[in-house]
Formats: sequence, structure tokens, C-alpha cells
Amino acid sequence: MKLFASPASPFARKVRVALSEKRIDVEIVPVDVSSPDHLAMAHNPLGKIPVLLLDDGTAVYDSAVIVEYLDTVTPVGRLIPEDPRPRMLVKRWEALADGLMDAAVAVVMEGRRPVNEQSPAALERQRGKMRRALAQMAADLGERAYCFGESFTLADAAVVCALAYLDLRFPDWGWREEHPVLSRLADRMERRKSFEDTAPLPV
Ligand SMILES: N[C@@H](CCC(=O)N[C@@H](CS)C(=O)NCC(=O)O)C(=O)O
Repeated sequence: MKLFASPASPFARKVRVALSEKRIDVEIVPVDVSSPDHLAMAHNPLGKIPVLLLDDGTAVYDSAVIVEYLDTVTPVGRLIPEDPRPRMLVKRWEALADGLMDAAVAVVMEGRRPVNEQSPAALERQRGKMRRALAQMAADLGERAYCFGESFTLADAAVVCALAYLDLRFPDWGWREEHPVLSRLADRMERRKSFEDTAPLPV
């Protein structure tokens, strides 16, 4: 299998964390999504990464579909509970984290446009999503050690990838001071091997 990914993508990192937790080896194909005819374009009409390319040529996207698929390939390091309600709650954490990543990526992209073409209203709309997502995460996490249940799940993987992306792209945001419970979660999780091995690189 091959994973089309970029070193800074939080969505790709979520998949790489899942691969590491589940002890699945894949070849990583680096992609520069800013290039109009980048390598993953042939496998995902949306032109987004990550894309997992199976050995039979099947392209799997997006990151939530990839992780859900990987979790069925081996029971090692189960990331998503099987029972309907816990499963839904873990997937809801992932949706919230993915939404935070979507908004953060949108702000980064808008910020790369010429200043006179940027929309302050669009930027504020996305920043509002980021603020509300962080507040909800902090409230739902409380003082617990994991986002869901008593052990590591996809919820932790997704949330901590989103938080690390904020550290990378929004170093002055102040989310750690605003939400110490999230800061402590990120610090604890970043010491796991799966996170150490997938630290984002500024590109
Ligand atoms: N919903 C997608 C989002 C992936 C995404 O937005 N990836 C970004 C990189 S972080 C990308 O490929 N952007 C290029 C583009 O939108 O053209 C997922 O979960 O995989």
C-alpha cells in the first residue's frame, strides 16, 4: 500500500498515527498539493491528500474513510469501538477535530492570498469555527485522560493532530492558555511513539 501525504497535513498525520498504532507498513509518497498536477490528483478527483492506494489500485479517501478501513484490516491497536453508541461518539470526536482542521487549513490558505484579496469576514467565520471547536473539545474532555473511554482511540489521534497543527501554523493563537486540559492532552499524547514518529514538518 502507498499513502500519498504531505509532512504538514494534519489529516495525513491522523492516518500516519493510525498506521503506526496498528503496526501497518505503507510506502509514503510525498505530495506537494500546491502544485496543480500533483501526484495524488490521479487518485483523488478532489485533489486532496491523504489518499491510500491499495495494492490492487483502489484509491481510498478521505482520511476518515482510510482510518475506518485500516481499523478493519487488523484488530491490532483497535481505534474505533464496535458498539454503535461508542463508535458514534468516537467518530463525532473525529468529525469535530476534522472540522477544526478544515477551518484552520482554510485560514492558512486565505492568509496566503494577496492581502487585498483576503476576506476578513471569511477569515473571521473560520476562526469562529476554530474557537467553538476548541471550547467544545475542552468541555467534552474535562479532566479525563482520553477523549473517549479509558484508552487511546481515533478520537485522541484526530484531536491531537488538530491541536499540533495549531501549534505549527498558529503559534500565537493561545489555545494552550485558553484550554489547559487540551494542552495537557496534547503533551501526553505527543509522547506516544505514533506521534513522535509523525511530527509535522513546516512546509
Ligand atoms: N476531508 C479531507 C480533507 C483533506 C484536506 O483538506 N487535505 C488538504 C491538505 S491538509 C489538501 O489536500 N488540500 C489541497 C486542496 O484542497 O486542493 C480528509 O479528511 O482527508
